[in-house]
Amino acid sequence: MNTKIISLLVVAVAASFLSCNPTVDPPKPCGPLPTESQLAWHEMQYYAFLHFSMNTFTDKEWGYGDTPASAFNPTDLDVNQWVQVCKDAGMKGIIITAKHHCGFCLWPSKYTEYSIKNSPWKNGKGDILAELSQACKREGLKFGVYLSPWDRNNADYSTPKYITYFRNQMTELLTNYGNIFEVWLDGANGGDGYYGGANEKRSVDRKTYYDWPTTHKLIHKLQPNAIIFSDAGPGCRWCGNERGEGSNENWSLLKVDDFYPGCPSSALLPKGQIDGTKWVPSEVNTSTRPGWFYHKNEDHQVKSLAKLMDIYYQSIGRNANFLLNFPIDRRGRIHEIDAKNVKALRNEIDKAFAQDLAKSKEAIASSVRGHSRTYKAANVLDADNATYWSTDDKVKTGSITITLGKDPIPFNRFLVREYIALGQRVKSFKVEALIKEQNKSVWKGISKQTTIGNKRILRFPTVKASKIRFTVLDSKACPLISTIEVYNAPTLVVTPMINRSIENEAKITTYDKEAQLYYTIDGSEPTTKSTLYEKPFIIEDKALIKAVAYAPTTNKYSEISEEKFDISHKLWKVIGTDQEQANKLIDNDVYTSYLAPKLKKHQNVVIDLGRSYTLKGFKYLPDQSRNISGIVRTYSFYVSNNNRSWKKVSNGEFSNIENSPIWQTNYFKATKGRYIKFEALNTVINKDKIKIAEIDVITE
Ligand code: FUL
Repeated sequence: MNTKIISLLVVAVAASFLSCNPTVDPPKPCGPLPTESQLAWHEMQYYAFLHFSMNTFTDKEWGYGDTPASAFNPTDLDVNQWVQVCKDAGMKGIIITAKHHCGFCLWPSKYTEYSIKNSPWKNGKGDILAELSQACKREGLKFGVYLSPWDRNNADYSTPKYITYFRNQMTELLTNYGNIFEVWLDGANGGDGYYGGANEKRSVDRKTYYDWPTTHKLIHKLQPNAIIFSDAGPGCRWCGNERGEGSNENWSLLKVDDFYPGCPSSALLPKGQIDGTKWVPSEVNTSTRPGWFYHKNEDHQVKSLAKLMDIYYQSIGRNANFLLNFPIDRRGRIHEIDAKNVKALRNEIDKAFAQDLAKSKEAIASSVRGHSRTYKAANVLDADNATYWSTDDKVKTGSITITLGKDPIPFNRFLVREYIALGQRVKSFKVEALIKEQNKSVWKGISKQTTIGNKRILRFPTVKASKIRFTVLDSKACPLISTIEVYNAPTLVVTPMINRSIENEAKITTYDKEAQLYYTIDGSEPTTKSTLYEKPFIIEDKALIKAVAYAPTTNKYSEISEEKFDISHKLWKVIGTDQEQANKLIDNDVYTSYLAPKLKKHQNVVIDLGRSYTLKGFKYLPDQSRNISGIVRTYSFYVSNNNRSWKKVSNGEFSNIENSPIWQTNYFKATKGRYIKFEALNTVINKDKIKIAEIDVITE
């Protein structure tokens, strides 16, 4: 019997077994379950964060709380533009920083003078929360608020009086602005602040000071459907980083009693906990730019389409919701570049998921719950999330084979969803494709993964196959799979990366192997008429390299990337450490880090630049790995001619550096010297050995 006849027989036998057996019990819930509001929240998937406050006008990430309200003065504020950009991007809602750590309120709170009512904007008569909530309602977007628990302006902060103030403000926000879908409670608290003129450091016990259970009750009394975000939920939880990386393994469950906003256990947040006691799904939050607030000097660092697409797969594709921040600029608008890039993301998502190649195709399961049609394999292909395939209670593994067509077809994306209303179950699964190899059909493994949850999307190099097989390898209880979709997403021509080694060798790379690379070193925009990149080339001195990727098959260009290199590092010598460690500090490779050999009171690095230069600034990139160990918070920077007498040219604090460990650039008065010293006065984790990815200089 040939394989075709066998499979026809299998279909016939399997079909004859299925009945409308009414006696088959539905699967029992497994573990903690989502509430109705959480289920609605899961369906939202993608929405916007807006960071707008006094920081926008002071160029800071964390305002101290002492800038007068009169400094808040947007020149061309237009909430309709914000809403339009978010709608065009395909987002389902907006969460705004009603009050950030500086304490300045975007609504005329009756409990403080530190708000827009004392700003020149609309002569103090405006209310951004009112305008935005109404615009959202008009355009069908949901509306949410961020109210910072830490308040660096309020004189009562750290006393019980402040908690009343905080709850009064929460009440204003949740009473006067219609339905609120999410309340965002930040765990950040740096200690020092203005505090009504006290200018001091105030420490609170983050676990007990805020008495969170009482505030949660208040929120739910005023807005029963609001999802409360924090490190500990209870509505949804932080994904553990601000880079836009959801975890591959991701349980929507958490032992909530072990967590609180700003708790030190954030290392456990990315994965959640398989044995969690409550349903607290993950939310991935990141900004379109390195900072959360608008800084003009980041206009060229807006996340590219390729990066945003990557984040989409790493958030929504990994059982998380995606909260993408727009820093509102000083005009009071979402910057044109950010708007353009998110629109491009929307188009790319639409193209990638345009045609489900598995829709209404034939699906056969290894077994079906009670042989009942209610739980048949075809439920996963019916575009209805309320129907699902399942097995008998004791069966915790099983597979579904989908016939995509008679002939092999190309595809590179696999999407799968669990019916989460009855709990998250799958612990591991794999996907295989039936491909032709030397005239024989063989099953080839595509991917093996752990969790699924609300939605999982896998990316892999294009395969051509006639069938695809999805297998649950392990599950907490019988699996409930509601959806399987298969796509062939078009190739994305992504922005190339440019690097220069210590040996001055410039390299240009891109993810897409089919793409051609072109570059310029004269500042002009690269096109196919520019130099074709074939191998690394030497750039001895200061240089500006611009590069572009090009796909000949579709005649498409990527976005242009550019890197500005200052003086060569070839002659540089890091003093007082071994060669291997030294290289990591100056190798232009952001993924390698110098680790201080010893823990000293004044930890520093000294670099001999090889000859004297006129220096006018320095750049510091903290360690780029996942944890915050070794990140410098306060520093001094010195220049010397002889490595003996030093001149302090700069000192200060890197704000929010633990959450946003990006390149820090500081300018100082032009100073001649051959030696530089970067001194760490303190680190984000107290008494920690410094760990630095890169130090660089800016010369005249
Ligand atoms: C962090 C804050 O400290 C940042 O300023 C920003 O608001 C981000 C969303 O959360 O913890």
